[in-house]
Amino acid sequence: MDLKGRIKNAERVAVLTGAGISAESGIPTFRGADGLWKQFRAEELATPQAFQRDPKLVWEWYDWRRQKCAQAVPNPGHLALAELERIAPHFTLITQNVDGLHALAGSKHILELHGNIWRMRCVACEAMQESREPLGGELPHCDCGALMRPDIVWFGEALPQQVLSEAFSCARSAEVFLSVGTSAWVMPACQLPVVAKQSGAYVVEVNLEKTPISEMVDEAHHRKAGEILPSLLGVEI
Ligand code: BV8
Ligand code: ZN
Repeated sequence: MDLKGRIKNAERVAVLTGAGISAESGIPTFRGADGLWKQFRAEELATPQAFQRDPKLVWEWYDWRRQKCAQAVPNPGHLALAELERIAPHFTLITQNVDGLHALAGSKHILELHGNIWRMRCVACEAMQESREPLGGELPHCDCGALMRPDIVWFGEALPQQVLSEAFSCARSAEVFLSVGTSAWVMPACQLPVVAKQSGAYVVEVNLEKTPISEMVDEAHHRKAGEILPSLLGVEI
């Protein structure tokens, strides 16, 4: 049975997305050729140590990305997944992305594994703030006087426990699992398609290039998500 048929018959569908699904919205991916910012790689800046050492540099990087995200609009890949949610009886969108584009596209049941670039939290009292304003080179501070940090999970930091366990239980119970626009490289997110496969799901990868899960999945489409997702899923956007 083809993917459209499987989706029609599925009770539970889960999707994992990564930076690749936002590439066609103009947001650079992490490990693609455009993944560099100045001469830094994400792994060097998205760490508590980098923030400790040079909060100004790390905030400059996030301010640059926030402005990229602010200019971005959802593309047909995001819209196709929002439409899929309307069809599947039980649907979960698990994203590694922090850009907020899935919500803008209309997706509802979203699990943000790595946080959200529009939220920041106080390093001292954990007070949260949400804003889409450019930082203008200023370091954001909390009313309590301490520094604010991006509310984002950095390398070496634990993912939010509640969100992570819900993501794994969705991977275990899904009949159809899609992995879209991720290099399937970063732990623990990259284990989700593997757990889905081990639990009997029909797993489909849509990613521009081969990844460590490409051999393991039932279908691998090395094409642009925005170009093929609507027809692949059989949804009108
Ligand atoms: C944890 C927030 C444990 C930042 C991110 C050695 C030393 C230290 C740590 C480790 C280590 N080895 C392993 C680890 C663990 C580490 C890890 O996995 N590291 C990797 C580099 C090996 N993981 C962690 O540290 C995690 N935490 O394990 O905690 C713990 C437990 C208890 C207590 C304390 C600690 C935390 C991981 C989260 C890190 N934060 N993001 C930010 O965004 O600013 S990860 C970062 O990578 C992004 O979130 C991103 O989403 C994620 C994954 O990348 P992708 O989304 O896949 O993006 P990428 O560019 O890689 O790929 C895009 C793909 O799209 C490409 O393949 C491309 O071909 C494709 N594409 C492009 N265009 C399109 C397309 N596909 C389709 N259509 C297109 N148009
Ligand atoms: Zn505070």
